[in-house]
Amino acid sequence: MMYTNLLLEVQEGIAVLTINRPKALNALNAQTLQEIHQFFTKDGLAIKDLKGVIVTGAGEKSFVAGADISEFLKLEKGKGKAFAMKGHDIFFAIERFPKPVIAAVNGYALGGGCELAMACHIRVAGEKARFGQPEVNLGILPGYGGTQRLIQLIGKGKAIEMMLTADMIGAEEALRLGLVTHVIPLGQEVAKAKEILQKIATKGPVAVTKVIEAVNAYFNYLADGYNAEADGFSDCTETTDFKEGAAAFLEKRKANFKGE
Ligand code: DAK
Repeated sequence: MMYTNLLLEVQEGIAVLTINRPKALNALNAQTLQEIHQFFTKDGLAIKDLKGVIVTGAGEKSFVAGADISEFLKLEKGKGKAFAMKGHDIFFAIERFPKPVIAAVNGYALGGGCELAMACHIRVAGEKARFGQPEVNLGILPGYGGTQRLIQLIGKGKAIEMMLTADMIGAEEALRLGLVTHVIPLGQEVAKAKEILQKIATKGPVAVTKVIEAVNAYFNYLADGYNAEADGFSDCTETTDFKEGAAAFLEKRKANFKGE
């Protein structure tokens, strides 16, 4: 796990992944994207007893200020579609990660930064966080799934306005719209995300993964979300955790889940 642009800290089963390019407001260059992909497809999956992942940005000013604009001009003609599909794969890996992933948004979450936060399962924001999809300012559109996920999270009306006007919104409005679920004092974002992950860690691990899968299936028009939910339920009923959970409730005690 050698990274140039990410910091990884694992404590008590919680991985904190910090995008670490503060001089460029943590903009996502190719190297950073490759490292994020490596974490969510390989390194993160290998962490023993992982409860979940928190994604945040280095410094106080920015979560991620977007894709790295300085690399845009390097994109060769005719390679746009392949580039876009590769980007989708990276963000799908986050969305499909089997453990909960929380974005702790500490500042600007613009363009690819807002898309990164949206690919996470849950978003908490510091009170100075700012969200926006300003790609049209550059003559492009959000390319890491933002056109889809923003609609999923806040509805078509406001999503299309944000994407067409490039207007930014603050943390309180993001909360009102459902883009984030908590607004917390600056500097407390990671602590809040940890608190949420600790709570989720007391639940049945198989069930937690199956919820993520079923929720993702709802938005995959090639799959049948209800079917995925039924399959997930069936898989959970095969676990000993399922029996333990029911028994603990009836015995008025805390469940002792083993992830089996
Ligand atoms: N890329 C590269 N460098 C960036 C950057 C970015 N997105 N954002 C900021 N920086 C750099 C600045 O250039 C500056 O560098 P130096 O001049 O110091 O070398 C440094 O970070 C500090 O920024 P500022 O001096 O501008 O700081 P301010 O406080 O004045 O302004 C700001 C903060 C966040 C309002 C401003 O930096 C800004 O507007 N940044 C750009 C925001 C933006 O437009 N983001 C969207 C980028 S487009 C796709 C996938 C994804 C995408 C598209 C396609 N495919 C897979 C097909 C997504 C595109 C985007 O995200």
